[in-house]
This record gives sequence, structure tokens and C-alpha cells, in this order.
Amino acid sequence: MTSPSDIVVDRPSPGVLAITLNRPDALNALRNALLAELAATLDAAAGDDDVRCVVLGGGPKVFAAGADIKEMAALDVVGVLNDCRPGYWAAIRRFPKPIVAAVNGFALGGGCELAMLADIIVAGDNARFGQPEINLGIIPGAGGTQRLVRAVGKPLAMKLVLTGESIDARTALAAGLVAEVTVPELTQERALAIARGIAAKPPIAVRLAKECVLKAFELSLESALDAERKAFALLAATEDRREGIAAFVEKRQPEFKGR
Ligand code: CO8
Repeated sequence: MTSPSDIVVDRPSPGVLAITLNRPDALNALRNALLAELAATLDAAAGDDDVRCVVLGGGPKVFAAGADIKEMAALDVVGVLNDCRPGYWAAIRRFPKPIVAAVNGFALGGGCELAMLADIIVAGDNARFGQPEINLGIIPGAGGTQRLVRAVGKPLAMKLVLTGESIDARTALAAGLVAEVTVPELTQERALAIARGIAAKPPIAVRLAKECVLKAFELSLESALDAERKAFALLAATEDRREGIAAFVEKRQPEFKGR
């Protein structure tokens, strides 16, 4: 049973869906109900033409302090094997439109893994990223051992995963985990500005661009270049490509329709 209050969903401007994690008293710990609600919201947004980009935030003080440890404590090995959470994480991972994460405060454990599922991370300078699972006798379970390595390289990823230490926003920026750092009061606004910019771009090209960039993590270079070539050719069939090029030649703003 999902609680409607675990996330707040808003449409701050055309084409942009803002999702805010809403368990501030538990530092936005990602209990099952929250993950279910987030996955269902993204599933609905995937099929909604009025959503072109998502901003995912946790409010001014915290992004998410990880899986809900109290909920997790009840699981034995059979419970973990039958866990519903991998399904929710897969739904978030499969979301085909861009997600911009606005991260203030802690992004730890599953919170860091959730931020890494976003396509762009804007961090407040109060943000802290880490994978402290080792302190609980477990390891990251939603991609942390893999995505962190790909984002920041082996030495720093290994240090974070093995020591449970966290890094601040500036270190995360220097390491390539986040795209921008700002003051916490502006994190959400910056993320929204980026999302508004993406929402004004041609949606099919945006979708294929995201798909192709993600292939860099999944395929060999040769196969990924092949996929890029095919996506590039596919876009030649879109009205938006004609519109984009015509608008450039005619020195006017393009009007993209997602066709
Ligand atoms: N789960 C549940 N409750 C939490 C969590 C959490 N992860 N984090 C904080 N809370 C709760 C606290 O229990 C406390 O509640 P209460 O007031 O009722 O006691 C409240 O939030 C405030 O927390 P603190 O008093 O601890 O706040 P501090 O500012 O003193 O400390 C910290 C903040 C350092 C973030 C601290 O709360 C902390 O260490 N939290 C746990 C961080 C952590 O270990 N995260 C990893 C969790 S494991 C995980 O994410 C695995 C993901 C696997 C996914 C697998 C999918 C298949």
C-alpha cells in the first residue's frame, strides 16, 4: 500500500514534472511505499507527452539518507530474495526521459544510488554523497558498486564503498559525479532551469540522446557507436529535425512538437 504523502508531485512549468521526496523526519529514507510511488509516478510520466523532463529533489535539507534501515531490518535472506525493491529500482532506471536531480544535504546509500540514476545532478554546497552500507554489514544494492565506479573511477569509488566515508559537493564536482554546485537555496531553481531548457528541445532527439549516452556504460565502443549512428539516422525522419534546421536557416526560434 503506497502512502500518497511520501512524494510530492508538481508541474512547475510546461513540460517539467517536479518530484520531491517527502519524508523529512526520516531524512527521506527510501521505504518501499516511497519507491513504489516514485516508480508509479515515473511510469505514468513516461507515457505523458506533457512531461519532457523530470526534476527529482528532496527539499532544502536532505536528498535521501538511503534505504529505510528500520524496514530493511525485518528482512531475512528469503525476504531479501523476494524483495519488491529491485522492481521499483528497475522502473526508475528504465525511465526514458531526462531526470535532473536537485541534491541538498545527505545523498547516502540508496540516496546516492538514486541520485546516480538521474542524468544530471545539481548539488547544493551542503550536499554529501556516500555509500555507508559497509557500516551496516551490507554493500550497496541498487547499483552503487557499479555506477559510482563509472562516475568517479575506481580509487575514489573503492574508498567510499570500503570505508563508508562520504564526500562533499565540491569533491563530487571535481570527481565528475555532479554537473554543478550551487548554494542550497538555489539547487532546486538551477535544476528546474536546466529541466526547462531540456523541455524546450525536440523530445524525440532528447530521448535518443539519453539512450545513446547511457549505452556508453553498457556496450562496447563499436556497438555503442553503431547505436548512435542508427539513432542519428532515425532522427532524419522527424518533423522536429526539419523544424530545427529550418528555424536556424530562417533565423527564428524553433517550435518542436515531438514528431
Ligand atoms: N533509514 C531509516 N531511518 C533513517 C535513516 C535511514 N536510512 N536515516 C536516518 N533515519 C532517521 C533516524 O532514525 C532519525 O529518526 P528518529 O528521529 O525517529 O530517531 C531521523 O531519520 C534523523 O536521523 P539522525 O538523528 O540520525 O540524524 P543525524 O543528522 O544525526 O545523522 C545521518 C544523519 C548521518 C545521515 C544518519 O541518520 C545516518 O547515518 N543515517 C543512515 C545512513 C545510511 O546508513 N544509509 C544507508 C542505508 S542502507 C542502503 O541504502 C542500502 C540500499 C540498498 C537498496 C537495495 C534495493 C534492492
